[in-house]
Order: sequence, then C-alpha cells, then structure tokens
Amino acid sequence: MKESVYSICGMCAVRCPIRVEVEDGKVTWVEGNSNDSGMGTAICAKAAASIPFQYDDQRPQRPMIRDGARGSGKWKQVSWDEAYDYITDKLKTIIAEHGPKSIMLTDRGGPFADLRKAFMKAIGTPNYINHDCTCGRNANHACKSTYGMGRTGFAYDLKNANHIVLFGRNITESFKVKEVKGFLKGVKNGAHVTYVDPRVTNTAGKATRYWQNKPGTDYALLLGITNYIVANKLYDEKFVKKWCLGLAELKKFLKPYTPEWAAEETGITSDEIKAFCHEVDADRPKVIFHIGWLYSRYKDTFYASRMLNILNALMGNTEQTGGLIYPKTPKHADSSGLKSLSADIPDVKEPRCDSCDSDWDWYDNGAGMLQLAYDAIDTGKPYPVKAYFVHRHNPLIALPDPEEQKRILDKLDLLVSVDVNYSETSWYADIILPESTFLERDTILRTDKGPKPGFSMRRKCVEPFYDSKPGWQIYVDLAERLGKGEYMPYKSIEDIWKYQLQDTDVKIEDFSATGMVKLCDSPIGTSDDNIKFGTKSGKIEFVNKTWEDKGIESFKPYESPEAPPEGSYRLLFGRKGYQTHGQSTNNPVLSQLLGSNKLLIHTDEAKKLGISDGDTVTVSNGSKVGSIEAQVTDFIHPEAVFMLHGFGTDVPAQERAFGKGLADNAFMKGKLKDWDKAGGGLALNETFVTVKPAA
Ligand SMILES: Nc1nc2c(c(=O)[nH]1)N[C@H]1C(S)=C(S)[C@@H](COP(=O)(O)OP(=O)(O)OC[C@H]3O[C@@H](n4cnc5c(=O)[nH]c(N)nc54)[C@H](O)[C@@H]3O)O[C@H]1N2
Ligand SMILES: Nc1nc2c(c(=O)[nH]1)N[C@H]1C(S)=C(S)[C@@H](COP(=O)(O)OP(=O)(O)OC[C@H]3O[C@@H](n4cnc5c(=O)[nH]c(N)nc54)[C@H](O)[C@@H]3O)O[C@H]1N2
Ligand code: SF4
Ligand SMILES: [Mo]
Repeated sequence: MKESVYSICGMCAVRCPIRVEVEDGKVTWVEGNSNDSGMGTAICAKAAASIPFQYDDQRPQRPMIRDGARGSGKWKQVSWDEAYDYITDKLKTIIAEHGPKSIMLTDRGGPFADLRKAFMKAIGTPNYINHDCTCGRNANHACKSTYGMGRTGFAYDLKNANHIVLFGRNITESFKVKEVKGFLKGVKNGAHVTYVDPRVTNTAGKATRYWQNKPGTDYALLLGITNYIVANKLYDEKFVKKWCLGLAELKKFLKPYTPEWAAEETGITSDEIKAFCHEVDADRPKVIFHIGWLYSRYKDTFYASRMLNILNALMGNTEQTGGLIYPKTPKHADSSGLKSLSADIPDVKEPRCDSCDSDWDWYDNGAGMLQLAYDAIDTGKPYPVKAYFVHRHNPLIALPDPEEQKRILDKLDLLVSVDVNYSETSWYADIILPESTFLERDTILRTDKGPKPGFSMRRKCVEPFYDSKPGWQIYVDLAERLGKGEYMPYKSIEDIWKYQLQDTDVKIEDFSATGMVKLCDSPIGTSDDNIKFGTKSGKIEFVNKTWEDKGIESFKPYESPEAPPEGSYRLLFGRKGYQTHGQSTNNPVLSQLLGSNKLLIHTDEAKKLGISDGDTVTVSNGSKVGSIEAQVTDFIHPEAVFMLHGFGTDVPAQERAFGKGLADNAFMKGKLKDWDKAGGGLALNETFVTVKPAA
C-alpha cells in the first residue's frame, strides 16, 4: 500500500519540507511539500539521492570502536550497549579529573540543535559550538553590529524585488530550494540582478549585470558605491533620518573612496558603478543587497558585509515588499513558541572554553568559535578540553588545515563522531555512532518563521536499514547513563514533542495532515509597526559605540588584498547544485554526477604555464602538494584559481570518492589561526597556491 509521509529533508542543512511516498516499507519517491507556500513539489537532486543512500553499504552500519591508531582505519564493530559503556566510562574518568566543562560538542547548528544543547547543559558543560566560524560568521556579526540582530533576522522578498544585488552569493547553485524559486520568480518578473564574482557562475547567467571584480576587493567596490549614493543623495532620506545613526560619520569616512578610486582597485569602471547607483536609486525601496555568506572569507569581509547592511538601510527596504521582511514568529500570531528542551535544566556556571563569554563577549556565543575551542584543546587554556562530540559536522573537511587539526585532536582523550557517513572526522574518531538517516528517524519539532509562522515535524518514513539510532535517542540514552536522566526524561519522541508543545494549543495529531501547523490562517503582512532593531539605541547603527568600546572600529580604512606571490594564485572555492559540502562525493548516485573536482584556471595564465585544458597539474602550498585535472577557461579572474569544495577524501571506505580530486581545505595551511578578529570568520580565501604542469 502506498502512503504519504510529510517530513523534512536532511540531505543538506537547508532542511526543506518534503512529501515522501512509502510502499511496503520502502521509500519510492521524495518531492517538495507543496502545502508550504513557495515550496511546490520540485526539489533538488540531492534530496532524490537520499533513496539510494539509505541502502548504501559504504556508510557505517553499526557502532564502531577504534582498534588501532587514530585514522588507521582499524575498527571493531560493537553493540550499542558496548558503545555507550565505552563512552560513559571514558567520560566519567575525564569528568573526575577535569570536570564536565572539559567536554565539548560541535554540530551543524539549526533548529534541531536544541536537543544537543540540552544534553550539554544536562551534563554540565557550556561548550556547545557550531560550524559557523567557517560559514556565515562575518556576515552574522556585521548584521549584529548594524541592525543589532543576526543574519537570519530578515527574510529576502526576492520574488517581488526590483533589484537583487549578490556579492558572491551564488544563489542558483549554492541554493535553498524556496529561496531559488523566489529568485527565479523575481527574475521572471523583470527584477534587475547585479552579480559580483571573480568567477562566472550559473547565477551570472541569470544576471542583468555581471561584474568580474578582482578577488578580495568587494569592500572597495562597496565603498565606491556607498560614496556615490551618499554624496548624490540617492537614498531614502526619510527612512535614514528616522531610523539610522551615524550618517555624518559615514559621509566623512567615505570621502576618499570615490567610484574612480574603486575602479582602480576592483577593475569595475566608475561609469558602471555610477550607472548601478542610479539604477538602485530608481528601484528602491524594492532593492535587496544580500549581506553575504561564503564570499565572506577575506580579512575584511566583516566590513564589506557591514557596508552591505548599511546599503540596505540606505535603500529604506526594511519591512517593505520586495525588500527585507521580518520573518514573523509564533508571537506575531499570538501564540507561544516551542518550549526549549533546555528550559528546565539548571544553568551551567562554568566559563566557555572558547572565551566567547569573556574575551570575545560581543560575539554571538550561541554559535561559539570553533577555532578558539581548538586552541583550548591544543594549549589546555583556559582549561583542558579532553572529550569532543562531533555531530553532523566534519571539521577535517570543513575547517582548514587537516594536518594541523589532527595534531591538535591527538590531545583529546575521547573523540566521538555521530554521523551517517564515514566522514574524514569519523574515520579519525575513537568511536563512530551511526545515526539513522533522516528518512529513518523522527526529530524534535522546529519553528517555521515567515508570513504564516508555525511548527513542522520530521517524521520517520521507514525503519532503519542498518543498526543505527536517531540522534534524540542517542543523547537521551547517554544522559541517562551519565546519571543525568532527570533532565532528559523522555521515553519516546512523542514525550519530546509534548514537552515542546506544552505552552501552545497545538497537538501532535495536528501535524498528521501536512507535516506542519500554521498558527494563523492568512499571511501576516508587512507593517511599519513591526520595525524594531536590536541595537542599544533601537536604531540601525552605522556607528556602533558598544562595539567600538571593544576595539572594533565602525569604519575601517581600506587596505588592498595581498597580491598573489610571483607564480601563485589565490585559491577560490564553492559548491555545485547537486553537492552538499563533502558529503555527496561518495553518494551512490551523486558520485556519478560529481566525479572529481578540477582546477579552473584562466586561459592566459594556463598558456603562460604551458597548461592545456584536461592536463594534469600539480598544485602546492608549502608542504601540501597534489595533482588535479586543469579546466582552462576564460570565466575566472586571472589572479585566481578555483576548485569545488568537499572532494579529495582520504577515507578508503568511501570507495567511490577515494583518490578523486583534491580537498581545498588541505591547502589552507595555517588558516586555523588566520581569522578576522572583528567578525570572527576564518580567512579561508587568503590562501595562495602555485600551479605547474605535472611532471
Ligand atoms: N575549505 C572550505 N571550507 C569550508 C567551506 C568551503 O567551501 N571550503 N564551506 C564552509 C561552510 S559554508 C560550511 S556550512 C561548513 C559545512 O561543514 P559541515 O557542517 O561539516 O558540512 P556538512 O557536509 O553539511 O556536514 C558534515 C557531516 O554531517 C554528516 N551528516 C549528514 N547527514 C547527517 C545526519 O542526518 N546525521 C548525522 N549525524 N550526520 C549527518 C555528513 O556525513 C558529514 O560528515 O564548511 C565550511 N568550510
Ligand atoms: N547545492 C548546495 N547548496 C548549498 C550548500 C551546498 O553545500 N550545496 N551549502 C549551503 C551553505 S552551508 C552555504 S554557506 C551557502 C553558500 O552559498 P554562497 O555564499 O553562494 O557560496 P558558494 O557558491 O559556495 O561560494 C561563493 C562564491 O564566492 C565567489 N568568490 C570568491 N572570492 C570572491 C570575491 O572576492 N568576491 C566575490 N564577490 N565573490 C567571490 C566564489 O567564486 C563562489 O562562486 O550555500 C548553501 N547552499
Ligand atoms: S536543498 Fe535539496 S538537499 Fe537540501 S534540504 Fe532542500 S531538498 Fe533537501
Ligand atoms: Mo555554510
């Protein structure tokens, strides 16, 4: 019998709403959950590839304990009881010597992290951290320092925009399904799209204006743009007067940064810059400057991102159709929210190992700073960190310099990986706990913000194919064994759902029909009454005194990016539409589409080096050397080379991907320590490699 299960995709961290067809205990079809407005039924290739993934025998099938040196690939398969005993025995010893604060956990953040945060709080450690120092950290902190709220404090109303401005935001390949659908509707409706990237991408193909800037010069371009907009009053004077602080200081700071100056620095002509400024002036307030994501990997992208935030403010696009809209919460619908699973657990008084609550207290300590936690493992300061849980996170691919990381991880007494793959980090761990795939497990409820706020549910569609467990069960079991069961007293997922829903009028049955519950019947529209900023002044702060008191200047004078040393190129990276970071290259189906990554190099540079398209080339940075196929193209800036992220696995159990391509992060030597002290993001793009024909 065919049955529909409404659930939430888990093939990447976007977590789209889906409908899954199940027949005789097998998943036969996955599509978008069209009950969610803007979603429709179409989804991405990665989601479809979840079906063969469930049966993949190249993923961990039961718990495994290391039976040789770390990374040796020697494993002993064990029962769940043995695995739990192993972990709790080690943890008890570690806790006896160093206290519970010597335990840390990192994951991929997001709505389901609430359960892991509760586990950490229950066992008495403050050290929950997520991946964000390699993702949106600079952009997030830039938004906080201007608007007083995080990067996701606004939703972009792309489908109604007149102009969408994307600095390295490759929205059609590094996508979220709903967002890209909104973007394409905007394009169809005639929106202007300005796309800036040293590399031509699919998104450039959708743009009305494509600028190939010199890598690392976005801040200069933004200074030139803002200078011209401010000097010529091409902004919303009424909005700025009412809501923004620091215009005079901004104006003064921008003086030297004319479009002519920016042209010299970026390679984009001043006429083009000026034409763009007049165009956005005509298009506002329906203009969206995307505040950035992954382009924010340079030394100054906190400041570039701050300038994007300031430009949004100048457009007066807050809470405007076609602009930046507050995602409405349950509160807007007169409902309580989900109760946090941490709510009834006593606060942990210990300081954080990454010092985000002391030395770096202007940072958002919800996400923490993983690079500083690595320092703590390495140095034992501010205190020893001896046990590390890595959940749905793969630092040996996601953080730079795996060689240096392994040196540091070797100082741990316990490294636990909870994963669905033999990730590079699982392979280096002491123990692997296989989590059931998202098709095989329930998760805690999540809140959906938007015009119709509500909650949604990920449901188990089929029984686990291997001897795996859902994440919630793993942490509830471990809390119990560590004598903290009273804080996670759940016997079933229903117990957890009931706990989360206790302050609302919603019942578990309400999710059956569509997998989601909306808290209002008609969408909550935009209104000036909703405008509220999280800064001390309640305004958008071009000048932020609180941050200045911490030594973070509001306006940073521009410095040119370092020129690539003679014979070197700046290493750029990104992803493809049918790839999720490092976790798709061994997928039974996606591996066939992805094959190996290549090194994109400009035609003129390739000619100089005697490299032809398809040649094997040697790439190196210090002691790190590797070979890869060259793709010779006109579509990349001559100063840069590019490779897709997430390839080059060193895990032999990933048989389909092993030996294919190179890992970009392995060339980022020393980059664990190279990060932006203002924004907190790792400066991954400040990496240079030399390229030559393979011998
Ligand atoms: N050099 C370089 N570094 C980068 C990037 C880059 O482009 N280049 N990108 C950066 C960005 S933007 C990000 S967000 C990070 C991402 O870094 P990560 O969060 O580490 O990346 P993912 O591949 O999303 O997830 C990591 C792990 O989760 C596992 N996993 C997948 N599904 C499940 C599941 O259902 N349960 C469990 N328990 N595990 C699961 C995967 O097998 C994988 O091992 O990397 C960052 N680092
Ligand atoms: N299919 C797919 N979609 C995803 C993900 C995935 O793994 N797969 N991951 C999700 C995650 S976690 C994230 S963070 C987002 C990332 O989404 P995006 O931020 O759009 O990231 P990418 O496309 O990976 O890389 C950014 C682009 O920056 C360009 N770039 C490099 N240097 C510069 C520069 O100096 N200036 C400018 N303007 N551009 C530059 C690169 O050429 C690249 O095209 O994607 C999300 N969506
Ligand atoms: S973008 Fe694709 S893989 Fe990611 S959650 Fe959505 S449907 Fe799944
Ligand atoms: Mo990310």
